[in-house]
Amino acid sequence: MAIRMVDRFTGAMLGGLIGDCLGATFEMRYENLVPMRKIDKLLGEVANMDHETDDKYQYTDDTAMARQISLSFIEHKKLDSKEIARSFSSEYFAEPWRGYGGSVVEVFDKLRSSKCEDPFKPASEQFEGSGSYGNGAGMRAHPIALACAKYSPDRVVEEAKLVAKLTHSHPLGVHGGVLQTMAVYHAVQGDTSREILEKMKMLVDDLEKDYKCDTASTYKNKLELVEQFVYKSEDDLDEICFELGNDVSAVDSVPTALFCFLKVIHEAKKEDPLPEDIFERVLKMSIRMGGDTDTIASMACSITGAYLGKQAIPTFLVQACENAEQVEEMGLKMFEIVDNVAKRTNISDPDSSEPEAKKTKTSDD
Ligand code: R7I
Ligand code: MG
Ligand code: MG
Repeated sequence: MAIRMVDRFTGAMLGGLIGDCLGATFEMRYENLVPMRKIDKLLGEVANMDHETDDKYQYTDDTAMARQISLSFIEHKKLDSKEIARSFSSEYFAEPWRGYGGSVVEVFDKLRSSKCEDPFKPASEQFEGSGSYGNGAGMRAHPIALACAKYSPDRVVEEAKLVAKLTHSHPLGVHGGVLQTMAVYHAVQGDTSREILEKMKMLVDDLEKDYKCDTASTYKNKLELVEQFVYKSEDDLDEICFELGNDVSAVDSVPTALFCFLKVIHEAKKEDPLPEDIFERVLKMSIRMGGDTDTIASMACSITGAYLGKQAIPTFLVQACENAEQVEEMGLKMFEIVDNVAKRTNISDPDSSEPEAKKTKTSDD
């Protein structure tokens, strides 16, 4: 059955939210794998929630910032760097307790005091001028993919770089944001999981062509591992987690999230008929990776939501999360804007010579 693009939009938004809210339960509590029984217990509690009386699972900075990108786009009908910087900063000062990264708060402070005059300057001054390599640009990237769903891939990469550089100027930080944006973007277009991996590999070759680094910490190395590990047994998850990483640095978490998505799809395709709990499996595997669980789960689940569409996300997971209705609504509004612009301009912008999203693909490769 064809998956509608609008459902991919809402699926990506809800996926990001659910991964964040439920993954946050374990954030930084396990250096290595989270025991499966703990995850099953969490999901059991989620399934048995009393929606009248129980508190919902709260979202963290990941969703707080993703929401601001989305809201800014809905208001201004474009991704405007200054406006987004302003939104990030005021969101932080309104709710500073959402679990933000240790250093990025200095950026918000400087953005506020400078009135965002140069919205990129504070980020460029982080870590004595080398910029943050944290995963903060990746964790909030999915709305960029939605806002740019009708643009050409090259243009989306440029837009993603700009949004990343508002807080992260280290190449690994920026490229993490670009990678996550493009994974969601290609999923929204209806690409198969294999096509997504191939496109990600080509993308990192290009992104890192001028990036020199003495260690194995490059996206190119990580994606080579991802490709190998997709075919490895899940019994080796310990080793996979160690090799790919699960911490707050972008290069140790963005490829890990992509792996979780790809691995679950790869295994699911062996089953006939295709299992119905793919989204839940991705959620579980991405939490299982431990370390920065809210962020890894949020990124993996937003790709999965875009890939499978909203219908594939179980209602009990949606209902458990703070602000789910509003987040879904944002996906709808973003779709309306993007779709209206595309209809009005008839995609006449030569830069956005985008192939129509594939209409016939399902989650099956
Ligand atoms: O990247 P960022 O927004 O943090 C996102 C993470 C996610 O897990 C969220 O869920 C939340 O928990 O935080 O925030 P930054 O402060 O830019 O980066 C996060 C951390 O990465 C910093 O506090 C540093 O510990 C580390 N880090 C660096 N350390 C040394 N040198 C990032 N860049 C550097 C660096 O260049
Ligand atoms: Mg967080
Ligand atoms: Mg996190």
